[in-house]
Amino acid sequence: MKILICGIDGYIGWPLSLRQLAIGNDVCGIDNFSRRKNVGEMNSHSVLPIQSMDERTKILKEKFGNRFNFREGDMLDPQFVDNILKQFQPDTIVHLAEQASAPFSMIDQKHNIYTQQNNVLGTLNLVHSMQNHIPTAHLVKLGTMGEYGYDPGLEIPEGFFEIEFRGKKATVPYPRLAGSWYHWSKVHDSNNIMFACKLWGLRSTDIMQGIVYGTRTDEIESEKYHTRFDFDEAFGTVINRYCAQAVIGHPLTVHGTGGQTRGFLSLSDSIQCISLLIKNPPEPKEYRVVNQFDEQHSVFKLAELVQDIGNKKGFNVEIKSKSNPRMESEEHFYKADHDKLKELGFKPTREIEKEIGFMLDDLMKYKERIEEKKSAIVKEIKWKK
Ligand code: USQ
Repeated sequence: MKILICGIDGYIGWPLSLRQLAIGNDVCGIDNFSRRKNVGEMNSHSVLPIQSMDERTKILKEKFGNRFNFREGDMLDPQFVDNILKQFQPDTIVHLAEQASAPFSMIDQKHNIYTQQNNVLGTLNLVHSMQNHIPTAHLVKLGTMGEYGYDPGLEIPEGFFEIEFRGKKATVPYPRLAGSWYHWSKVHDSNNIMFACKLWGLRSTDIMQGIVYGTRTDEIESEKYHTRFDFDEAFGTVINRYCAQAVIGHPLTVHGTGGQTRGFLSLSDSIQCISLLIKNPPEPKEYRVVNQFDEQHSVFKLAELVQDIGNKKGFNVEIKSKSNPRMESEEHFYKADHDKLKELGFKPTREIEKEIGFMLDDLMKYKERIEEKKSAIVKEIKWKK
């Protein structure tokens, strides 16, 4: 198969391309390097040193020849997107080229507008180009579990549910109650893609993914294959941040009581899931929604887990709750379905405890890189000023 990976330079895009090439698919990657730039704006960098895209391209060309190609460009440029689709004619497009941080989108008006433009308009360019040039291809779009909100008061199905209202039944999209400008941008994407499928008969899988953590996948065999690993307040996700904090003796930054419950998935299993979705496309004209996570945990429980594993390794890990900078429920009912991927063959391969151990080992080697950008751990980005 020919796979176009939009956002190939990111945390998931890079290891996904390694996996797709390893299983024999052709890969074309595109990126505008905004993640590197935006993390730089937080005065931070990836803890694991990553190669430049030129270097990455060289490595993959040496190993896979013309089965790999890269083009620098922006999803907001319709001509660029059109040309790629026309020339490469992918069977599947994996769209990861979005601004992925909730806190970044909450900094101010400029950061919110940037997030909405980048995410919503980039996706619209893509679906228009698909309609014009490759209407039967499969769009795999990365959304987020956060689109549903975390306190809807009901169990969460995979995208749609049946309701009865005034004596009539209907299957409708489950309400979206997002909690940040970033998460709303993903809701807008979902609505636009659902409509594009209905209007033009495109087919798409919209992935409601939980929080991803980890440093390793099977293909990351040595340093030159590292994927990025962020720990700053905007781009570091909670487990990754805790592990980086533990390594330098910074108290783990639990927001509020830490009762916030979320779905989590290792990086390695995220790559497994996306690869399964590529291999098993939905029917023509179908808009398919999958919930992609493995286990549910509260963020306080995770802090205790990192503390326990860290202390066994000889670190002295302290947990220090800080007043919650976000607007979110700290105690809430949370139960979300996640069956469709299992039906496609998803088998979790990573245990969270083991993975945290690997992360601490991997990060320890670059302790000084965390120390160097320590001030990026707490930036005081608040939901309400
Ligand atoms: N949290 C802490 N301490 C920290 C960082 C976060 O207690 O130092 C808490 C937050 O308050 C929140 C939870 O941990 O309750 C998750 O925060 P996060 O920053 O790990 O994740 P989030 O902002 O939800 O966003 C991340 C990714 C995003 C993806 C999303 C999946 O950045 O791209 O869409 O996870 S989900 O959370 O399921 O919506």
